[in-house]
Amino acid sequence: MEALKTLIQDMFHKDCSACTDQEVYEALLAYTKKMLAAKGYQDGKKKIYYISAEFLIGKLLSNNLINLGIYDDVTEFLRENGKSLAEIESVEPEPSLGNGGLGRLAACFLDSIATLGLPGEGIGLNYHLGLFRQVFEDNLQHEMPNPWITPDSWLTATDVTYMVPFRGFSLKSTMYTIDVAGYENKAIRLNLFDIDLADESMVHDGIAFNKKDILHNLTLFLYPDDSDEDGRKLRIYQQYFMVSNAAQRILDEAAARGSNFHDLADYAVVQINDTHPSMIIPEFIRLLGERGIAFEEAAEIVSHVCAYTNHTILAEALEKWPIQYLEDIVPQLVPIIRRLDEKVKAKYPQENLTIIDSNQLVHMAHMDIHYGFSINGVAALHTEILKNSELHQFYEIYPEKFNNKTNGITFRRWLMYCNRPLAKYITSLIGDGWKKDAAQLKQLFDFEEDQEVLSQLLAIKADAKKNCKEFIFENTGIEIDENSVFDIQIKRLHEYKRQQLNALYVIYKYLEIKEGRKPERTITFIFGAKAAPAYYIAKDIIHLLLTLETLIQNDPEVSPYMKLVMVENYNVSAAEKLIPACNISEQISLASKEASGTGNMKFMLNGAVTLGTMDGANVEISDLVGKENIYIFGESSDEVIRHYEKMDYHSRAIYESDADIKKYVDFIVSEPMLKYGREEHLRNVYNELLNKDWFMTLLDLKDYIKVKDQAFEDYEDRTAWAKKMLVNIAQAGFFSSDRTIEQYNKDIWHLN
Ligand code: F55
Repeated sequence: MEALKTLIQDMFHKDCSACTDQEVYEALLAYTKKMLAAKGYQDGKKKIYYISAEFLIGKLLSNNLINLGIYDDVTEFLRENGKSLAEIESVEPEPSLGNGGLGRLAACFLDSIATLGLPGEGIGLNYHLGLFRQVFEDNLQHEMPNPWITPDSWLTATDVTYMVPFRGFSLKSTMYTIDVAGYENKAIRLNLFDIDLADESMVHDGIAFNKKDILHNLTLFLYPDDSDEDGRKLRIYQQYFMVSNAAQRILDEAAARGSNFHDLADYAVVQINDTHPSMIIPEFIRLLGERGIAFEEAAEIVSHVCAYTNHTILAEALEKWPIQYLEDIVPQLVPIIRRLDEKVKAKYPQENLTIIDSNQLVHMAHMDIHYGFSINGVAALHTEILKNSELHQFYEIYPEKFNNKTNGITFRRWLMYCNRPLAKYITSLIGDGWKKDAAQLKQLFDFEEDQEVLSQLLAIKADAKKNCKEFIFENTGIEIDENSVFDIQIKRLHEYKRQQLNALYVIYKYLEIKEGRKPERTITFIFGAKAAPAYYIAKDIIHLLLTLETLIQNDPEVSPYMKLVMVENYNVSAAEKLIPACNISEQISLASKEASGTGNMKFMLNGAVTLGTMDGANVEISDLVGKENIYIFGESSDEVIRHYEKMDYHSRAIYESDADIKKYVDFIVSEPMLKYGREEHLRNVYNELLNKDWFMTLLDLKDYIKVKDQAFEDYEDRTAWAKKMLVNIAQAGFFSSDRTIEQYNKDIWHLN
């Protein structure tokens, strides 16, 4: 650590012990960035470009220290100087450049691409304000700006710039790089493009800003999730800015490595992360045209370069842009898209295969499927649903393009960093081969009957819960019982994820306690979720949860037996504190709706037991751990899909025929709730459940209550529970993103 010591002296002319946390952070940042740059990057003829509108990388300092192999040395050095890494980390702003799972997946993938030593890079946008900071006031969500770029940050400006043409003007870009360290390997780059004129002072009144002033706002915000026309148009500007920069860079790099563009596919493969970067297909064709390659051949070249990942079957989330918007913003792409569409229509005249439909909407996913060489879903069930229903018409004509890549998570961040005691203990049992070969976690099965190991697992969990209790107190002001069972649902607020189902269980339990049936052990229900600013019913569900939190807190008859806490501003850093402490992992989406889920994998790896539906990757978790070690409830995806087809689900019929269900739903707008909550918002949730319930909450409620009660009962047999924990950890190896990336490479990318 001599070099670090010297650096601190040079920067601040004093010893580490005399520095503020801010100063130590700045020194560590400079030190780490230098070490990363010195490592160099993985080279190779062919390179993977992972293009994504989101990279939810989270804080980077500790993760980089781990991947550079200097975490322990730095921690020790700081300790000797009276500092703690945890406190220094609290100075680091969190880059929240993503909404949720899709963005976090991209970040995990960069870690694994670097760790596996594959030549690759991420390409995205340098949003100045990440996803909004969530503030609760009067039990309602408010959105605040969330700037993360400080004078000293992980970003390094490069001299790479391009011109990006829009109707009426062009924008000059600058590329910024964040180095992503591989674990004990070289780094790869995350390249984020920005406009030079971005003006953060445009933001006023929370996160409102002038959506028309593209010259100054293009990279200010992550996906303004707005239904108004200006908001939707701004997204097209963002997307085109991202892909035009990406395509120009990819062509420049390929040429520098010797490509004549006819052979581009030998130099570059592009993974399109959902449809947000899909305009790269016509943009490549345009740029190849400028470089002398005619349309037909350009379309053929691109079809060997681009691969598309689908992350959702929710129809409303599949991007369709009015062709007029594209005319207004990127007119140069329109004739290209029309020609691509004509080629499709000449061969396949059916309406459900077209790129431009009869309403003049451009279906981005359809363009990807026709003009990409691979389409993958993100979990086995999800890919089957794509093949058999959502995209069946495409599967019939291109069966060879469809493949599955079940998601994964990086074990460096989601175990080695966030749960060091557990990681160390695992290493003491099976050595540290699992860090690079996660399948080795299976060796833990040797200890399934070992009482000492089982009680150590329980002890590590108990410690994590103590730490988490502190975090929750700081975040919410609520003191929870560390001996209670921690039941956690953390993810974006969406009706299909069904936080409202969990809320109805809380109401059921509340009423049970009121009637004298007390649980054997106190239960702590923990939630964390942001709702999109314009998603009103999601915000109403947050209000329901916060109102329940207040109600329970103020009810001395109930609060000794259960608590509900809703963590404010749930983000990657919060997840790192909550996941190690979890006992029961809530993965309760309506079957068929959650493409994969990745939180489910993080919880399992940290010794939580899943309570979930047969949806997304839960199905694969269930197959791996077996029925004894997971709690499954609810209708199957086949049944759910049938209900949608037949339109025979009516929540009101369930409400009217089941007195218990009626009681729980009615409670939402009951007098005790109205004492702390706002009638308007609570009634919205109540009406939604009764009249629509599009995601079939009431259908699964009874089974959910039964199975969840069983889980709480089983928790009391501590040894049996510890075995379930062990089996979950031992089988989590499959969900390493290293495995996922190896499969992408073997089946799609074909690097080295
Ligand atoms: C962001 C912006 C838009 Cl416009 C649409 C969707 C999103 C987004 O954040 N999607 C998302 O996170 N999807 C999730 O992807 C995960 C990774 O594949 C899956 O695990 C998860 O099931 C899926 O919902």
